[in-house]
Amino acid sequence: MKVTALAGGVGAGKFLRGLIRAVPPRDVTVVVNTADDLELHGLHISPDVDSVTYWLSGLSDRERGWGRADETFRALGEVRRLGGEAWFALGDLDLGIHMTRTEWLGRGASLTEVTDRIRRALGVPCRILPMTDDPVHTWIDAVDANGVARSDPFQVYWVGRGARDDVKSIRLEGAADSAPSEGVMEAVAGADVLIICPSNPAVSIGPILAVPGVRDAVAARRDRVVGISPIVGGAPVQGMADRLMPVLGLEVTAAGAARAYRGLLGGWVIDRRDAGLRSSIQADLEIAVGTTDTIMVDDGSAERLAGFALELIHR
Ligand code: FO1
Repeated sequence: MKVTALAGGVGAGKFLRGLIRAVPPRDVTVVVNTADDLELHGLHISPDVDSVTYWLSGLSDRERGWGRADETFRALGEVRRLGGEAWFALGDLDLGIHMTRTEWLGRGASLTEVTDRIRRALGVPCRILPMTDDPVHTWIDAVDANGVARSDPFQVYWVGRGARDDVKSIRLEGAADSAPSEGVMEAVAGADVLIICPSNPAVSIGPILAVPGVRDAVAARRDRVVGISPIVGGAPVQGMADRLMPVLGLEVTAAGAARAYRGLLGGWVIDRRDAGLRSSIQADLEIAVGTTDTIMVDDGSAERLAGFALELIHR
C-alpha cells in the first residue's frame, strides 16, 4: 500500500514514526511544509523538514518536540555574548544540518536533493519531499499590545515575539508563483492512501495545499484521503493553531479543523474526547469519521493511530 502524507512539524513527526511502523517505510512519501523556512546567520533553516527528519530518524528531542536530543547550545551562547541574533534557538548539532544544507544549495542542488541526502545520511527509511523548491513564506499580519500594526515572518511572530500579537491575517508570499517539487504530484496521484497529518491547518498543511496544483490533485483523490485532527478537546495538542485558525474563520475544534479541508477528505479521525462532534462532522462534510485515542505518548500509540486512520479510509 503506497501512502503519501502531508506534514507540518512536531505533530506530524510523532505520527510519522507510527506510520512507518504500520506500513513498510519504502512505501511512504512525506510532503512537508516549507513556508516557515527562514534565513538566519546566512543559513537556510527548514524547521518543519528538519522536525520530520529528526523524528523519523529517532534523533529528535521528544520533550521539546523540535530540534535534536542531547543537543548543546554553545555556538548560540557565543552569538548571544557577542550581541548577535540569538532569538531562534539553533543547537550545535542542528547548526551542522543548516550549514550543510546551505552549502549544498549554494553549489546548485535543489532543496529536494539536499533534503534527500540529509535524510539518507541520518538513516530515515522513507522519502521526504519539501512541498516546493521555490521560496514560499508565511507572513503574519498582527497588532501589537500598543495597537500598532505589524507584519512579521512566521518564525519572528511565533518564536521571536512569543506569539503575543493579535493576529489579523496570514499571508503566503510566493505561493502563487511556486511549483510543487519533483515527485510531489506523482506521490499524490499514485498513493493508495493520502494522509493529512495532525498538523496546523492554517500554517502547516494550508501552505502545501496552496502550491499550485496540489489542492486539486488531493481533491481528485478525495475518497482516498484521511486526516487526523490536531485539535483535541477544543485545543491544539501542540503549537499555535488556537491563535491562527480563527483568523481563517475556523472554530478551534476537531470539527473546525475538518472544515479547513472541506472537499478534500474521505475520512477524519478525532479523539474519543470529541466523540460528541462525530455525527455533526459526518453530516456536514459527508465523510467517514472515526473516533479513537489520538494522543501519541510513544511510538506504539502513534502506530495504533496510523493503523486506525488507514483502516478508516482503506476499506
Ligand atoms: N521553536 C521555539 O519555540 N523556539 C525556538 O527557539 C525554536 C528553534 C528552532 C530551531 C530549529 C528548528 O528546526 C525548530 C525550532 N523551533 C523553535 C520550532 C519551530 O519554530 C516551530 O515549532 C515550527 O516551525 C512550527 O511548525
